[in-house]
Amino acid sequence: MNKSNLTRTSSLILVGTLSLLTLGSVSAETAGYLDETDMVGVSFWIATAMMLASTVFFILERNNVAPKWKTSMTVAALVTGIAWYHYTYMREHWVATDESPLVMRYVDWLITVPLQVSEFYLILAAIGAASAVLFWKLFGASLVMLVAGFLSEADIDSIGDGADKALFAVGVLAWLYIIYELWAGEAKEKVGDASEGTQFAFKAMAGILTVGWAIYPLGWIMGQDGDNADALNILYNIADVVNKTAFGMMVWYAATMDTKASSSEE
Ligand SMILES: *C/C=C(C)/C=C/C=C(C)/C=C/C1=C(C)CCCC1(C)C
Repeated sequence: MNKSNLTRTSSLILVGTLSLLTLGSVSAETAGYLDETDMVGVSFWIATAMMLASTVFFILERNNVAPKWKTSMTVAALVTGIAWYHYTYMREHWVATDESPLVMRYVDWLITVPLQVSEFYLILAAIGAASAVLFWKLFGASLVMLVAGFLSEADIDSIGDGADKALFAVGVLAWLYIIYELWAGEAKEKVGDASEGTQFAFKAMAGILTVGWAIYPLGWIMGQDGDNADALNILYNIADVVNKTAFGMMVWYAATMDTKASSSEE
């Protein structure tokens, strides 16, 4: 595809995304109005806007990076785009019920977390060092983390309080395993001789999975204190913006850096 075709394709994707906004199911007219003092509600609105803006940005910037980075940019846009779609529902749910949109939250994570994990695969693939085994390890561990987390948060009568904490611990262990794989596993050697852009991307993304992801278990713990849905949702919303928008920005920054470096070599 030449450049003008590419621009046309991304314009089409963009128009399609924006026209989704006009659908009743994703517009904010049904459930009532946001209360001015509802800070959790405000954080839902801010996160929704950030997700949409990031999606548009990643789709447009995809035109400016070298071909080997394009799939990574597409995946970054998918992650924020899918989250935007779910946030339009979650904010309505919050305003209408004052309760955590638990199921939609986990539906979103179940789709977007594996997509983010696949970014590591794509980045390694771009330097010819793709590892399917690493992908499956990260994918499997993130599923264990999310399923354990969901069961610990869902009000399932047969699961008591003690079991909730045990499930939480399982989730934390799965997350720690992911951190171990990224910093000390086989990925480390492979990235060693990659370009500066790739090394930066890998470290920044692994850093986000270490520090940014820590906000989620923190939100879970804060939420325990007297069933505090406010603290839980504010922290989860902040975490989603950090881990989806900032994560995508790292991919974009590395892609731009790498594209510039390789075009000045020629
Ligand atoms: C875009 C959404 C993302 C990146 C969601 C990430 C979610 C987590 C890292 C959740 C972590 C949890 C634990 C580490 C322990 C169990 C409770 C969870 C599921 C909140």
